[in-house]
Amino acid sequence: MDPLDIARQFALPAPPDSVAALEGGLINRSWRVPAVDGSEWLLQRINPDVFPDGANVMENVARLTAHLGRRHARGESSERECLALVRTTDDATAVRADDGAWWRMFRFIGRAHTRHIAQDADDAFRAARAFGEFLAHLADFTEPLHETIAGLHDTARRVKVLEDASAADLEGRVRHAAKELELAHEWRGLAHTVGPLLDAGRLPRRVVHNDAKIANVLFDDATGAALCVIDLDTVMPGTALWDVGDLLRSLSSRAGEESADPDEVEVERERVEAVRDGWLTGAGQVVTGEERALILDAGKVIAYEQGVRFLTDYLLGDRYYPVDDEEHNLRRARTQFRIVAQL
Ligand code: GN1
Ligand code: MG
Repeated sequence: MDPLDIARQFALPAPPDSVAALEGGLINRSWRVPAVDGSEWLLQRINPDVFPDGANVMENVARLTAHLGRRHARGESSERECLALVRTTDDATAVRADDGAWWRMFRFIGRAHTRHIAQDADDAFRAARAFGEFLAHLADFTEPLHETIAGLHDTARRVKVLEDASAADLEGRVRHAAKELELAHEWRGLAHTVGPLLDAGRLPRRVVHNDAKIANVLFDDATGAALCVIDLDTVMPGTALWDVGDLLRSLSSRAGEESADPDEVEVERERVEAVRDGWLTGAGQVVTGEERALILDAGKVIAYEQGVRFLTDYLLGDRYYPVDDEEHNLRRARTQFRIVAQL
């Protein structure tokens, strides 16, 4: 599909002029769309292989952006701090292309950028606080949400999928991942640390982001302030610990998720504290004592789970995460496991 043709199906104030592909995000694809009147828009294609029901994703995103947008209407945030959908000329929230993929359009938030690495502890604090605030802003969200990816943080299921991939060894890669498979096995108890507490009702079920990594925060170019949290496709009920765990795994080291040399990855205590403090500052009163007590454990669980997912994809021949080379997913898995070991 031609992105410009798709862009023309949205009710923009002026016709789109061109499209420019944007980097970022492992799953969906994005384009910046300048219109002939100088305004700018953001077009996105939802990956149908990952999100089997794009209509459900869009229902969720429409409800969430409407809720968050009301904060702006009440004067509690600026326009640059809220994602806003543009409706189609048929007044729908998205366009379904002939290949079945769904496309949507957001107002473009200019003079802003995403980061893959926290430059320092302050940066980590700001990203974590943004996710804490996100949790607080959704504390009064009561509308239903679809489960857009079943069992996204079902760590035990992720481990089972890894074991199956390892047993099948379809790509002959198991022999290159012996060390990582051993660690995945040794640490499998982590799969039963957080999720079961939620299922047992010992942790509150909240509306959480579910992909709370630094790359999903928009920062202001001029001030470095975190403007808002983006990528709402996996916002679903769950435990807030998944978010703070994700923040720890993506922010606690200088190297970040895409380290070229996993053996060099070092978790820094100052960053770990910054994530904890930033998240708790943003979330305010909503976090319970039991949640607080499990923050560090959650970091281990989510880093482990993400490592298991990268390792699985490595064994399956890189079907899910895009890679630059054959070892990319293995390096990613090593990085995550190094974080588990050090947290
Ligand atoms: C994917 O698309 P992106 O980069 O925001 C993934 C997350 C992973 C993350 C790892 C739908 O997120 O679950 O934690 O990569 N999204 C999906 O960086 O699987
Ligand atoms: Mg993203």
